Amino acid sequence: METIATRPKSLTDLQFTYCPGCLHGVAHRLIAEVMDELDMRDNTMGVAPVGCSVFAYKFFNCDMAEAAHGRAPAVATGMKRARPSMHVFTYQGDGDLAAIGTAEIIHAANRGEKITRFFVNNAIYGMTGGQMAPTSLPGMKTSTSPYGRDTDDVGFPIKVSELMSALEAPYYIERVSLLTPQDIIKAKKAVRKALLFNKEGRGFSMVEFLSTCPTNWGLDAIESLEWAKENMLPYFPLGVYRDKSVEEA
Ligand SMILES: Cc1ncc(C[n+]2csc(CCOP(=O)(O)OP(=O)(O)O)c2C)c(N)n1
Ligand code: SF4
Repeated sequence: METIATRPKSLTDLQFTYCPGCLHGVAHRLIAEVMDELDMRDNTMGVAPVGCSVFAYKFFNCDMAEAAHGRAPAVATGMKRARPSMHVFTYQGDGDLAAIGTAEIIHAANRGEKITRFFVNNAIYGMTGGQMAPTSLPGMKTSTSPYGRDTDDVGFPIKVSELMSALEAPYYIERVSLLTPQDIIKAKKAVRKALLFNKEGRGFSMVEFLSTCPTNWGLDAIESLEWAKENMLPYFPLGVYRDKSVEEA
């Protein structure tokens, strides 16, 4: 029988620990497939976050480090500056990147660190029990906003890709979704561009994945996809927010 899919070499054999229907595993797989395709595994270092994807350092089969909550961009900066020939990526959730780690990500982007950021936006703190994140939607019920996010009280959800693209230095920024098979195919193209630009030493790149947290949203896997399509896509438009390779062409 013809083999049409195998586990990427850039993933270890460990079984993911994510909840059923969680899309962290899909994001991991896309990154690993592209690392294989670009033959980057032997000279890539990743930084795992604090959050549900904390064990990314066990799942990716390349050199990995674990950073304190929100500090992945700072750790990655040090790694890249100490070993400029290595390709460095970070993987962070929205609590990690857009709350406690806001300063680190903005300054790393502003310095144009030649690193790739993978940002998984599921609009909630997953690991700690579904608290409101900076990306939780207006009116969204979470364990710390049981009556819904009140924007008069806590402000509006932060649009990270738009915020980063206001800076001069970033080379490539795109927001993609993992909500349909077609979107996953498009997301892989974005991952490929981000890692290729990294391999070519071009500059700061970031892919924001719109994702789900069925467990803390209180939905099943299918319902969570529908909820994200109805509620996240209008607020977080998909698209390329910066691509200097187009400007250079
Ligand atoms: C300094 C510090 N503060 C708070 C925490 C608790 N904490 C662990 S994970 C997390 C939020 C993770 O949410 P997110 O980054 O959105 O990732 P997800 O779990 O949704 O993938 C928090 C607040 C911690 N581990 N360290
Ligand atoms: S709590 Fe949410 S983000 Fe975390 S593994 Fe489960 S579904 Fe995924």
